[in-house]
Amino acid sequence: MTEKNRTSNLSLPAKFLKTAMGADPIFSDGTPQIALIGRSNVGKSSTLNALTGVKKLAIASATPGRTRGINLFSWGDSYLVDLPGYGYAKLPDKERRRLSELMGWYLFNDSFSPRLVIQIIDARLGPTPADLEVLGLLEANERRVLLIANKSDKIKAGDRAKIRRLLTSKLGSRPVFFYSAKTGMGVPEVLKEILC
Ligand SMILES: Nc1nc2c(ncn2[C@@H]2O[C@H](COP(=O)(O)OP(=O)(O)OP(=O)(O)O)[C@@H](O)[C@H]2O)c(=O)[nH]1
Ligand SMILES: [Mg+2]
Repeated sequence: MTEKNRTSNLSLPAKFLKTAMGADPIFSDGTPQIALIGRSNVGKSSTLNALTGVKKLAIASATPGRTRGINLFSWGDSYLVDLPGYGYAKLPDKERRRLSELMGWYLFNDSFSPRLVIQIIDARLGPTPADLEVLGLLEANERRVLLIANKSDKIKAGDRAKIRRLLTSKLGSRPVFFYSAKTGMGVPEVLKEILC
């Protein structure tokens, strides 16, 4: 990887390992897993690239519903797990159900659980009903969740306080990091939180 492709100061080696379409022995090999979840198109794959500092590690796309399997990456001594998005209305019902079941299986199966789940919401919209439903399930199952509000680069400075109030009204006192996979805003803070 060239220096040109790096956006993060943290240079843990990162590489694509495989796509899993369901159960796979790799999930139970004892390596700590950090999962990225969120609405389709919210920026999960872009976040994975920004956090690792490798621009094209995961495939990001303007077309929603791009990630259709569970993509696993090694990152230092951990795995990063890029999951398909939820809530994309334009997918055929059967495919939407399959993706939702795949995400549910990964997050809530009896054999392993991720060390951390990074739930990404859109900073401009705040959490949608689907985001809140998934968050409720994560908390009910005692998963450790880190909430990040991506695409914060699209928020005007003058709207920050209003957005913060919106987030607090829906998420209470849960911490949320303002973040942008595009500009790198919030990346150091999120990395610090992930690594501690
Ligand atoms: N302005 C801005 N655009 C972003 C940001 N993060 C992602 N995007 C754009 O949003 C679109 C979706 O990004 P992805 O990373 O592919 O989103 P995803 O959540 O992985 O999408 P699926 O795999 O389809 O669920 C792409 O066009 C990205 O360039 C951000 O922080 N700011
Ligand atoms: Mg994706």
